[in-house]
Amino acid sequence: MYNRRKFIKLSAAGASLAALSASKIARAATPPATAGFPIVISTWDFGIVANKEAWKTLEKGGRALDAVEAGVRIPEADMNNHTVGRAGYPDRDGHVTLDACIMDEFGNCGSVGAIEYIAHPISVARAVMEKTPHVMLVGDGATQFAVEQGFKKEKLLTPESEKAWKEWLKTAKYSPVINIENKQHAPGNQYNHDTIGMLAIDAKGNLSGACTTSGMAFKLHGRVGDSPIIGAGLYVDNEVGGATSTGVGEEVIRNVGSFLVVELMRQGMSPEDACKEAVHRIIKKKPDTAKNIQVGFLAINKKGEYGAYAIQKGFSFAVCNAEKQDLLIPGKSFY
Ligand code: SD4
Repeated sequence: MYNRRKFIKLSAAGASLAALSASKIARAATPPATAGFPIVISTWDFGIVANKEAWKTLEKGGRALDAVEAGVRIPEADMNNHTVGRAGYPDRDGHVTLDACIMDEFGNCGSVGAIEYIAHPISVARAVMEKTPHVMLVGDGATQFAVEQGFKKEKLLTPESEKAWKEWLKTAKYSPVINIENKQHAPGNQYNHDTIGMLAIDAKGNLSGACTTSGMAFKLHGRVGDSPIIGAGLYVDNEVGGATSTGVGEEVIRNVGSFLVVELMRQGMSPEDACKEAVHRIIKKKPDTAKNIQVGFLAINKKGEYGAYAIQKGFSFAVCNAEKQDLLIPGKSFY
């Protein structure tokens, strides 16, 4: 599907807008304006196919929670995606450990951290939310719970991931570059970037969100990023809106990023301004670190207005509603 990509130049801002399904894109407005609902938005260009799946639920009047779970399961299952789900790159010891969380309109949430052997951590996160009194399960306990719930236990390390890991072991340099696409993009690997965070508002106006990742490639065994941390990688407040993040999770956790974005929207900021302020906090605290890392936030408010902002160029997100499908808009960036 990537060969259908078209780039459309936007005059005034000089920004570019990468889009699929060009017939539907002609009417697209930028910067993002009120979109209404139902609507689903998600991080990166793999969000396009994920949104499509989520839309199947939303267009039938289904619940946002069901939409986001179904949506992010697409990249989780994608064998070409080495940053989310079953084909994710392993940690430095060769274990594929996955992080995910989900949150609904009632403030219910569930999460798994560093879960192994389970291809769909988002569905385990939902089971934690719905079937336990807890919010988060990690490591062996999360896998054990998943198996008890009937999830298939399987080896996730693919031959391709194993090859990449063995290559990395030759130098074992622990300096992951996250989603600075220009540096990271490898020919033939269209999916060589990061976490999927998805936010949806259903026909009833209710919000839910999901976030799932294999985290930093070749990370320390046991490392958990922001993606399964409620408030960091994802936060939803049905009165206000939702936010999700991608990039170096440690900086997002340090600033409780997604919660911050939602609280800023509560104070009246637009989604884009709220994302921008959260990025600025990260930069202000660690200007030297921030120069070399990527963090991006994506947010939506209760009205269906959406926006994004990232430290580095290259961050994009996908939007899908009744008017525009498969729209991919570059997020604005500090650098
Ligand atoms: C993490 N935030 O594990 C994730 C990785 C990611 O873009 O989103 N990369 O830190």
